[in-house]
Amino acid sequence: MSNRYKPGRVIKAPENFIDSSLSQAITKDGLNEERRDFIRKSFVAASAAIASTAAVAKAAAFEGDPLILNHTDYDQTLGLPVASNPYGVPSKYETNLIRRESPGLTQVGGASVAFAPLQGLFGIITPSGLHFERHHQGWQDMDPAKHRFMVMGMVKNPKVYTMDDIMRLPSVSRIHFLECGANTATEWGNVAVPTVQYTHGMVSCSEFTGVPLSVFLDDVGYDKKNAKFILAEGADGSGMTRTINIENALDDVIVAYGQNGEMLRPENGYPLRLVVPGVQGVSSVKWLRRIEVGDMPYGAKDEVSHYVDLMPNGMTRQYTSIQEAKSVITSPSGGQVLVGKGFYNITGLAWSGRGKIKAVDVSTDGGRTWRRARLETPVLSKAFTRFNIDWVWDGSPALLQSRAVDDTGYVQPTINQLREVRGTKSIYHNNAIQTWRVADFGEVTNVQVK
Ligand SMILES: Nc1nc2c(c(=O)[nH]1)N[C@H]1C(S)=C(S)[C@@H](COP(=O)(O)O)O[C@H]1N2
Ligand SMILES: [Mo]
Repeated sequence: MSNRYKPGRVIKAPENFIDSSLSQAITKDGLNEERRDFIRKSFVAASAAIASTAAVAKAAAFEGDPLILNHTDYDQTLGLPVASNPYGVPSKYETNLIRRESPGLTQVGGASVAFAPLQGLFGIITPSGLHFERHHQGWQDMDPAKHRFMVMGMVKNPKVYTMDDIMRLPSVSRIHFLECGANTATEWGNVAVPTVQYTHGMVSCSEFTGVPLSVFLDDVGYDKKNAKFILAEGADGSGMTRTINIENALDDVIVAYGQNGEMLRPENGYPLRLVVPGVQGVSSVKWLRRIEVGDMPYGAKDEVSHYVDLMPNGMTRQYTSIQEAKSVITSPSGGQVLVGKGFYNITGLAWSGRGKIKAVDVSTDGGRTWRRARLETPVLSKAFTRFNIDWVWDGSPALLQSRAVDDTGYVQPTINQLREVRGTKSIYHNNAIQTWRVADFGEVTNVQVK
């Protein structure tokens, strides 16, 4: 098996790639008396980057753990007063789990990406403070009292709404993923980055609250006969404009102000953004200030020079907006270290821009054999679906993969299948099966199976 994978070009991980809070530390029997010690040892092991797992396992023998036998500072002192954190923040022991900028990407005029730490997240909701960020010209914290939203073009009564006007309209709350079309861009040519945060961290999933766009279109009396497209425009300096076809616009597009139970975060478009479910992130225009109704695609700059796919024959695919079914194992994943043989929970995320996830299969031998994973509920349309599957690692090298199938029957392709059709020059829309290699000493790395 060792010659079936191709390590490729791996950028050396800076120290902070090894996230000590994420190391795998579950013993064969699950939660036994050794576990606490294992966890402590594995923290040490993981921070030392690649530790000798044999030594860690030996040192973990239980000899009466003082941390369970004795009193601690916590039960001998007064706790902190209620509301001393008026807006709750994560524990000081969780400071490693943050959005990160890739050291390999340059910042131009505030245009950059902060990747979500998928390796450390549970369930299907991305905490708002960890939702990935993609700005074409930085972010602004806009005054909601001064924010205006205009709907115009091929309509009977063009209107300008204040935030107060918008909050009075009928609202919906829906859970949807948002994925940048450039997510996993680094892996088109070869293996490029070491962790799932950088390979897949330009996707997140939130419960968005807002007003269906169709409510606004009806309110202004859009031209039902001739309207074919809308243009959405943001209020930031990037001049972000996107064409959306009218069927989508009338279907499930939301003019959102809420995210995970509170107002949007400034980085995600406060006080108002578009959410175009299933479509590449760029169409979900943030700081939304204008919708124009028209009868032709607008061919805006971000639709002509960006978010098009360069094909092997030199032509480009344009307006390829739907994010096809995709999945990735988030743990164990690149940069983590397994601390000894035995039981592990393999967990990951699957999503499809076309609907619901029907199944996720997991392989531990690079795609030769597959087992069906458990899908955790809820399984929602155009949202993250969490999958889990048991795995007993025998200590030999393994190649972990997940493969999603959506309810249209579409099966997530291998990287080679994708390259056969699309070549290697694309930046966008890479939904290939991801492979993580587990070495016999437990280190997990990003590889591509030949
Ligand atoms: N006004 C505006 N809207 C925008 C952008 C932007 O730079 N300006 N970036 C787009 C891109 S490319 C993506 S992938 C998503 C990212 O949304 P997020 O930052 O909330 O994750 O917002 C889109 N909407
Ligand atoms: Mo994007």
